Amino acid sequence: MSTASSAGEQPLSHRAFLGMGSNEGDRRRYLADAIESLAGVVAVSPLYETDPVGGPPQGPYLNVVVELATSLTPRQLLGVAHRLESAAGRVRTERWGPRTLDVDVLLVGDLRVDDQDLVVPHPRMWERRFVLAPLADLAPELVPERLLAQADGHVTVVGHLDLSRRTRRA
Ligand code: GSY
Repeated sequence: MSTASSAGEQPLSHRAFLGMGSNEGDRRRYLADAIESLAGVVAVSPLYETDPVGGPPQGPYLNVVVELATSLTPRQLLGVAHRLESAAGRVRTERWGPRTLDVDVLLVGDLRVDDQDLVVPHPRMWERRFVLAPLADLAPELVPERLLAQADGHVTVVGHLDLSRRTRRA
């Protein structure tokens, strides 16, 4: 996939959104450390405490959505997501089980990817209130009200992450 602009000089910058969640250990710290290590952060949604959707019985999550201005491809962003999860010491044991950090590539401009290990837009995001509510805080035009109303899971705003001043929040 080419990311070169028509002028052929600068790679195209996309408006990309990452979903992040944590329900193990120091949840705020895992989220804040991950966001502070990212390049190109434009805005961070309010922090939501959310009921787990799917998987075995487990504790509540903290979730945010982060907006980036980036020329990385969706696959490069997936690599970034995996590196952030590893840095948080995430061990992949049970599918859908508790985790120190989960990072999902939700949207990358209007790019579409349909590979076995990567689908963008994220295929389950439109059913998940823990994704749609913080995404709507940053980009209401991208979230149809009907989908937000129908989405699964209870969510509550619990404030904002404590981020360094370099990283703006919504
Ligand atoms: O897909 C992200 C991991 N995850 C979450 C989450 O981040 N928040 C909530 N509330 N439920 C979840 N189930 C899974 S899997």
